[in-house]
Amino acid sequence: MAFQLQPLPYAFNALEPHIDARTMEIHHDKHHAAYTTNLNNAIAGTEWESKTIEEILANISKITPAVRNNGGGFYNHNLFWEVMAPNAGGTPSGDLAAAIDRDLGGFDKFKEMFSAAAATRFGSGWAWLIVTADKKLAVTSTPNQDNTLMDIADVKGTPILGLDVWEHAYYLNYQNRRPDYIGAFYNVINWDVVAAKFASAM
Ligand code: MN3
Repeated sequence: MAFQLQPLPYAFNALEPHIDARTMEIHHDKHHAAYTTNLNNAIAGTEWESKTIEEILANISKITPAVRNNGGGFYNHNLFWEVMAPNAGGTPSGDLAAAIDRDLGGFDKFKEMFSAAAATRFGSGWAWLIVTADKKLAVTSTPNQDNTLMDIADVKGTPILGLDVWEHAYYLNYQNRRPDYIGAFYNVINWDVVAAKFASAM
């Protein structure tokens, strides 16, 4: 069963003015679509064809660079669309908020760490909020389409929030102003979805 590109769960313009419609359309319909097609092509006829994406990522050191790049791209963008929503933003509540206080020193400190992870990732990559193996929250970043489920990751864990800092994610609207894009992202984070991912990772 080949991996499928799921439709975007909201309209291309739903995240405006924070993320523009044209960027969302190209990002989903061209970039994410290409990662999906290229992942399917790269695993066709191999033992990995019958595995879940999580199983593939956990064994990525044994597989080809094409699967690392496109499998990461497939997974990362699925998460990215899911953790955003129109009329979202604000702050987390409940157990997730308590864990942010306990493990990261509070929401303001989280924002500072996450923004720094996103801003200082040189070139292309992702910033992450993850749940580590010892059930703690951590903020980290990865290059290219790597993620923290990969066995080659420096810091491993289950991603519950991710921010794409490739130029294709923001350049049409923000050009070289990556920090402005990072700041705008907080207006579209769907904390209910992030909290559900946190609960299942715990
Ligand atoms: Mn992208």
